[in-house]
Amino acid sequence: MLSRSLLAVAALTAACPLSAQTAPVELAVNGGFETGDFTGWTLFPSAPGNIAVASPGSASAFAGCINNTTAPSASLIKNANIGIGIVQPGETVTVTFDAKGSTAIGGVAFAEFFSELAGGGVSRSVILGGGPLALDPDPNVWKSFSFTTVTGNDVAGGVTLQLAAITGAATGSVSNVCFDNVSVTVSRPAVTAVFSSFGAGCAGSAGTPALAVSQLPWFGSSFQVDLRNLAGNAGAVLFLGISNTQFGSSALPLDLGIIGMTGCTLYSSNEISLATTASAGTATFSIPLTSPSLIGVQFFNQGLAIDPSANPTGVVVSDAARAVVGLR
Ligand SMILES: [Ca+2]
Repeated sequence: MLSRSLLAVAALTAACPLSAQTAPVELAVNGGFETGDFTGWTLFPSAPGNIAVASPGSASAFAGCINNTTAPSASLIKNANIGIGIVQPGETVTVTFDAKGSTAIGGVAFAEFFSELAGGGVSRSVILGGGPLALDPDPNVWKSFSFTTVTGNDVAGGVTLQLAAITGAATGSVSNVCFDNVSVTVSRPAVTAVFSSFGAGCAGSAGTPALAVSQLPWFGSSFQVDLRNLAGNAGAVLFLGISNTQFGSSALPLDLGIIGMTGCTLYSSNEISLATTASAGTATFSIPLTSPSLIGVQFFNQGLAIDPSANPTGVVVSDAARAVVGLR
């Protein structure tokens, strides 16, 4: 019996390698500068003439560039106070980015990482790599950097990645550096994404409205839900709710015949409602799943649409779905 148990354990281990059970969670905001500006970044000086988004980036459209020719001074960009509520004290963080540029006569580039207290101040401050970044000698060649570091004992204010171009005191000191593909990740248990339909819609003039998705709700994506079988250019709403058992003081599912929506049933609460207009019978809703706080969160969906001839109230509903935001 023992050997049979060991075999079972071995088979289970082979089927579920440990490496497949965690996934990186991206904390950086606009790390690729692909918004074409510094959205998500804090600049210093705050209104600099020497910090700009430039094209092209590293295998992409844009990069963030600092052209510091004022000696001695520091110009920097930072993703400040990211990962609040996600990153933990004493946890390993991986920082990667691409950089290129030229430094001379005492000019240097640094990547620094701070573990932030809630009210300002830090519990830990690290120069990634222990010193200036060793850029490629060719100022036009991007070089990839990768560091791991450990957070301090208090990260109530999240963490900050600061990328700095610093000049020395000597005349002619320069630090011209571009950064791109900036990533700050922590590792978390993987979560399987779920989108599972339940319940039934009620018939309208163009069939029974139905929810449909082309991909599952994965963290980091823009999750798209279609509401199909609607009348032409009908106004439509998608309920996003945390409950499939309670809508205000009413228990779910709730027969909507009581408000003139004959044969229609409500399955989801509506903590958030998204509204749009259908095109050719389909309404499309887009839900950004970019906040790490959404990982593993369960929510319910149900669509509603205007359909004046369908019932006395003139509103129909779709089936419903249970969704879980996955991490892979
Ligand atoms: Ca880029």
